[in-house]
Amino acid sequence: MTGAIHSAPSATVNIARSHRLRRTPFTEGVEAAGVRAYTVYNHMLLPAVFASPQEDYRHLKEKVQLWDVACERQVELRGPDAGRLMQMLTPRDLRGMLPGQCYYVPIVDETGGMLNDPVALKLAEDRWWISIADSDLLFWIKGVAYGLRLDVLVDEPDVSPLAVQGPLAEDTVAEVFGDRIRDIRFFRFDWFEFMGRDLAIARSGFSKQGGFEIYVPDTGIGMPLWNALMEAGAGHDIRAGCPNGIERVESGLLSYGNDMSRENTPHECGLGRFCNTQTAIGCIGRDALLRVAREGPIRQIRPIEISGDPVPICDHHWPVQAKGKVVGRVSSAAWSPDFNTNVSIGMVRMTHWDPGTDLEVVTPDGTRPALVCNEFWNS
Ligand code: THG
Repeated sequence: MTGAIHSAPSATVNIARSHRLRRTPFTEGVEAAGVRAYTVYNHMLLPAVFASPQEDYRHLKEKVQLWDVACERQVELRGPDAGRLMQMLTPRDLRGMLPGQCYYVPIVDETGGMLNDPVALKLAEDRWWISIADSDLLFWIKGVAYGLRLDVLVDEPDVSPLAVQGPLAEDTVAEVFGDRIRDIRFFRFDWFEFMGRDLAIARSGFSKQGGFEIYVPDTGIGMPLWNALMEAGAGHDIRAGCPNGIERVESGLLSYGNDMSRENTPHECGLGRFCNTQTAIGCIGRDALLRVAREGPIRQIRPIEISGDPVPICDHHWPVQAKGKVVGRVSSAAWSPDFNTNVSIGMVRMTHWDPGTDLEVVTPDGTRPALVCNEFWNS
């Protein structure tokens, strides 16, 4: 019974549209390009499939794609206490961060539980954007700012990221914004003009194929920019695309709400390298995180290879077992054409997390042999 539910095709049902499920500045372009499935992220449409997951994957790894990732909403902090508030929100030490830099920052609650894993952009000492993953982080931040009577404005501006991803992304973006784009280093941004507006463009994005994210500061210039990039990329076979589940798992990029939640600490998520809890003075959850950092986590995210035929969509956690006993779960999985195996992201207890450990994964199609791997496949 449950097996039948879980193996039912999931992209055949339409998504009912309303004001609550927000469109984006680029939805018109996405629909003209023939989007086949959407998901919902931050109460907004996020394209999920264009040709097919496999064709989208191949094209992303060889060419260039335009991604409507407007759903990566910005929480803007503006005012004299913006920097102080930003440091309260994350255990990553921000003291060395300069305007023009992006930092991947775990955000935790008072227990050290993950609330979000955004990219923070420092625009100026008193102005930050937090480019959030899928949770209502705005409310947490407003609560902290109000509770402490901080001198800072917290809101969601009309700023929508548009990603250009793939090996031919740089040539494409350079055609619209000039060769200065080539000087932007990884996780840095600079300012460029389009239709009389200043746009922040960063070398970043939710793939490991290289590329840029353009922070579009006004819904009105969304489609003109979409069209300009489509024209510039025509010679490179540019297509509309979207974050691709196969490529992301191969690359070990985590998805908040899928691979982690409030139940997990950053250390369990393998994000300890983005925590400097000792020196991040004033951060919420500091005492809890100092304890887990000292003792170490007892379960952690691991890349897991699952043998056999291509696995079905992973839309619930699959138990991970050793000799019939549950020792973890798989949260994302996909058949990788390039690695000729099923790649997955799991959370495994310390007794079974060493690379080379044999496990079993209970997929909807039956229990499969699996193996803890050393590192994500192409990272
Ligand atoms: N770009 C922007 N906003 C975002 C995302 C993004 N918000 C939602 C979501 N993605 C946040 N999650 C991530 C997860 C991973 C990365 C970025 C955002 C990422 N990680 C690299 C890695 O792990 O190798 C680099 C991290 C580093 O070295 O600092 O890029 O994609 N605007």
